[in-house]
Amino acid sequence: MDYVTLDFRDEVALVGLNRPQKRNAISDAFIEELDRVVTEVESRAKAAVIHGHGPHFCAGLDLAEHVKKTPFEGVHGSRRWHAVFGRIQRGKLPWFGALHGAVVGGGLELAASVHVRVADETAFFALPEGQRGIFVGGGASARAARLMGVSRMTDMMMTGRTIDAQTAERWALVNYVVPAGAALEQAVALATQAATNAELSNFAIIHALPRINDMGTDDGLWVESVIASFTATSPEAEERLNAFLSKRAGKVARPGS
Ligand code: 1HE
Repeated sequence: MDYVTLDFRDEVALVGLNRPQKRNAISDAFIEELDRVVTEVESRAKAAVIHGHGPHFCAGLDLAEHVKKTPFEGVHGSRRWHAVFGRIQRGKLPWFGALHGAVVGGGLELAASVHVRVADETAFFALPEGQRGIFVGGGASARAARLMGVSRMTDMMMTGRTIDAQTAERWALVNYVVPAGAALEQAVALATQAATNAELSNFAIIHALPRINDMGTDDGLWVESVIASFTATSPEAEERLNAFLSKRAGKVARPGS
């Protein structure tokens, strides 16, 4: 059963959540397939986009499967989600999310694991775990809370608040809002751009930025200086710096140009 589709646009992998009849609800088999796809993406692509087939990005945890689980099976399942989403967030390459329709519960947790999120105007966001009698288990308390803040996440979980794409952008849950149906193309364009960066720079952005954000200022500045020197002395950096100095590389463009 193909719960996850995998296509390529040049060096960009397109990873599609593919259980539309169940609104891309994520079961145990689904998460294991996503894990295998992440491995393949890392060996074949320089950037990736994750998107949903059907009317919604993802309705979160498969509740029909979850309701039959013991507490131990539940905690093990949560740990698998953490492991697989962790491979996306802190893996080898940049991931972009193309979001539409429901981005709910575990769907929002998956979206929070990628590096840049593009939502179209149909996207809506919710954490209905409180209403379902459960708690987030796919990383939202660590990832989504860091994006929007604990107070807003508390409101969403406690009151069942649903927010639209514009509000999600204001809350830093998403980076871009585009017209209905345009999220995938925009995310692919951004991923294509990111794929042209030095791999070492992307790797440092993915791994160093969130860790430094979790540190105190003094420790963070020390780590930054070490990584700055490590990346700047690479042969690729030398080539790219010389390309600019000899006018072979593009200038920084003004917004909108
Ligand atoms: C599901 C699921 C699901 C849909 N697990 N089967 N997530 C939620 O609490 C969200 C629950 N879902 C919804 O609120 C709605 O389905 C949607 C707003 C996402 C979409 O509505 P709609 O009208 O397009 O679809 P639908 O008619 O509600 O659902 C179509 C089918 O998908 C239906 O099954 P059918 O056999 O009756 O056709 C639904 O039962 C099924 N379906 N969502 C299982 N989530 C690691 S911890 C993470 C914790 C969480 O994610 S909690 C939040 C769970």
